[in-house]
Amino acid sequence: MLRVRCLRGGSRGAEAVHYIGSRANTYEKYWTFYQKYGGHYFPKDHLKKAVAEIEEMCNILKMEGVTVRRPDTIDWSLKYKTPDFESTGLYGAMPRDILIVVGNEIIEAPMAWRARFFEYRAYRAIIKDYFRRGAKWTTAPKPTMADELYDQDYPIHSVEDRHKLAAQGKFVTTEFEPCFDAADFIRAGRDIFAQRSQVTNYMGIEWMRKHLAPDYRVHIISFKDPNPMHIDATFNIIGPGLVLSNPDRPCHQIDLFKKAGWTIVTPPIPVIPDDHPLWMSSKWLSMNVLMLDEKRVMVDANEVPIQKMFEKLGISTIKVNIRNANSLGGGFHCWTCDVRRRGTLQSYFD
Ligand code: DAV
Repeated sequence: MLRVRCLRGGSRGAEAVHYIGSRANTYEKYWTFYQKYGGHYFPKDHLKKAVAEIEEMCNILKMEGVTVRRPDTIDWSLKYKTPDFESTGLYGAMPRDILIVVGNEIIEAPMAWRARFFEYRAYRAIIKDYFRRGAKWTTAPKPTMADELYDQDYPIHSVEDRHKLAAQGKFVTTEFEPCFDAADFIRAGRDIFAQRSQVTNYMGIEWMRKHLAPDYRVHIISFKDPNPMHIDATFNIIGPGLVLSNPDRPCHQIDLFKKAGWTIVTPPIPVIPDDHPLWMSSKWLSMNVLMLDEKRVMVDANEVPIQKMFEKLGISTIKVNIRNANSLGGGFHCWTCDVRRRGTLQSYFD
């Protein structure tokens, strides 16, 4: 891993938050927010601050030598209708959720939320350009997102019941058809680790496993987490054999990593204040960092404890403030998607 070339999420243009499908992935204290803003724009003032922060993040990435490309601006408020459902869009803010690059191949994830069905459209101009210049381009099978994909009886009101179901590998999405978000997969050379989550089902992981075999091995790992959605604030790989493992969500298969000689690092408790809105995530966005290479990390300017942790590991910190952008559900890892990195393909998990 040397240089990183990123797609940065663009929050320009219309942004709408959608209610359907969100309750299983968010925290009860925000449900009234969804009732008020569902189908409407995120609060305008807040969004403006988030856009300015992401602009600044983008400038800093460029100063660090990263090539930054931005998705297209799309009007996400447009209503669409398929034979199976009707919806409006969400945003094109989190390229990590929809794109994963494996070797020279860009894979578009099918997604699982109806509000995200057409999200790929924001990235097509960039993907076509990479395709023309030699990249492989794959779109995973698009789900119908019919009612059968969602467990209508999923216990959104009971964390205990959700814990019980999570232990059985059951979440709000069913196994009706494959679905996944790219952010439920994390890469480590020839090995890719995936979690069954609210938005990624076993069939989706199986599609990736078959698609990438035999060059890459896809392993399913799981965590003590009643609400999994995206692996990168739970288990974030930050270097060869080096992983940040969320202490609130221990990994059930951690011994496999220890046996492979990995160093498991426990990140400190996030310092984000309780009254700061996080509409679509937990506070653990603090560990949702972006490694520019093995020795440079982009980390939140306010998160002093994790900065100290990185410095102790010999990793220099590039401190950037994206607190308002965090409210939309992502940290630096979510807000970016690295397309090209220098380095060689290796195995770190034998
Ligand atoms: O709190 O684990 C992380 C990332 C969502 N895109 C969480 C959510």
